[in-house]
Amino acid sequence: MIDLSRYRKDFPILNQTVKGRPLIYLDNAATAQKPLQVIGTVDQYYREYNSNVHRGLHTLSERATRAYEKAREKVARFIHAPRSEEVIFTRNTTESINLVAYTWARKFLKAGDAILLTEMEHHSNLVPWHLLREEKSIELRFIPVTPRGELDLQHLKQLLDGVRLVSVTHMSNVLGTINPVEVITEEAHAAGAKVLIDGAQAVPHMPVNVQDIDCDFYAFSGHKMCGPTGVGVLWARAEILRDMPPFLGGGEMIHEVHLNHSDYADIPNKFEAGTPNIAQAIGLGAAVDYLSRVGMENILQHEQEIGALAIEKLKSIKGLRIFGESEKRGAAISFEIEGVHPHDIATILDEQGIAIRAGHHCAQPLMRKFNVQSTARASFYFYNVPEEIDILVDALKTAKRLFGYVT
Ligand code: 7TS
Repeated sequence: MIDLSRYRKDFPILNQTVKGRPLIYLDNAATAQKPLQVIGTVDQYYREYNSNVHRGLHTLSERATRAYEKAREKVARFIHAPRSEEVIFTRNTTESINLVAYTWARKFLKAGDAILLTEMEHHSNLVPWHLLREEKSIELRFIPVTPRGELDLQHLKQLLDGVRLVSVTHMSNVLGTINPVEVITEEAHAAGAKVLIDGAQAVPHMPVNVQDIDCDFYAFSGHKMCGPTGVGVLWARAEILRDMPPFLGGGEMIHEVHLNHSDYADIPNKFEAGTPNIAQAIGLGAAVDYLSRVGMENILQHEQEIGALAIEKLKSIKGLRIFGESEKRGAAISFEIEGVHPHDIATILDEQGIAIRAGHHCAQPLMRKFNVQSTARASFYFYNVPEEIDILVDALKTAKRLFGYVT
């Protein structure tokens, strides 16, 4: 297995005990830990050059503006965006998807148009479209999920008939499945639809190239990729962004304002009203530098190896069922243990210093599809090591014993 354990020393939070045991952090799909390089960059901003961007003519403001715009360039390069002005800083993936729903979709969709989603979407790629449907009589359709946890693309062509937008997750936060977004995009474009990819679980874990995918919109969150909370990204093609009305109105996003009307700044400012998340965006730039040094290919390889090992070892526990058996998958692993409630699993693991998530993972329709209310989920990142899997498996065996399920 590729050894990335040398990077653990960059994450001070990992070097602690919880309930008297060394912390084992396996909740990376919820949020990732931050390396010193990111913490230091945010700290330095507040210590040395905290000031507002794009408006001051003084030295600190110029330095903050340069750093903020540099972060945009770094993010653009990281996802192979052709132009940095196509990168819009938002708060998170949720806001990025809502931005498309509130602006592009409200302007360009009309009654009778359809949006194609999938049964494995996070609520943040479902609820914005429900809200839109309350205003416009659009139709929502769903690509089904197979029992193996993959998208059933057999009837994609028929499903695409009359569809104006396809919005699909790149990687499932529950099943770990990596979806064939290039194939879906090609079919969607052939049918005349635009494509939005929810990359919240993909950008942190694998190389992503928006030009190769050829999608129209791509959304992700900084906090899941070693960056600070409070910053996310919407990438979209420049010509599409220029055609979209603004999302929020206020300072920074205007060209000229009169008492009764205003016209808007060019992209990206048009979509960044008010004082932006300056420290967070600069921190995300540092996270991108850090991940690039580790190497996204290395991260992908490590997670496929550690994910496969974890699945193999988890399967040795009798009564444990894993949700999602796709061969193309990342290292977010959902499971249940017969006779033990997922919340009890998480609580018992916490007693042993192991952090996992239990719940519906903001994917209730997917839970219903698999006939469960909730699952337990262990999700790995490049700083996790194989020894942590053995401790996890032992702790799960303890949970089974405590709850009286004897094999
Ligand atoms: N899309 C996917 C696929 C996600 O996994 C998440 C967060 C989001 C969107 C929303 O991201 P946010 O940064 O806007 O909140 N997923 C999870 C999770 O699996 N556990 O906690 C958050």
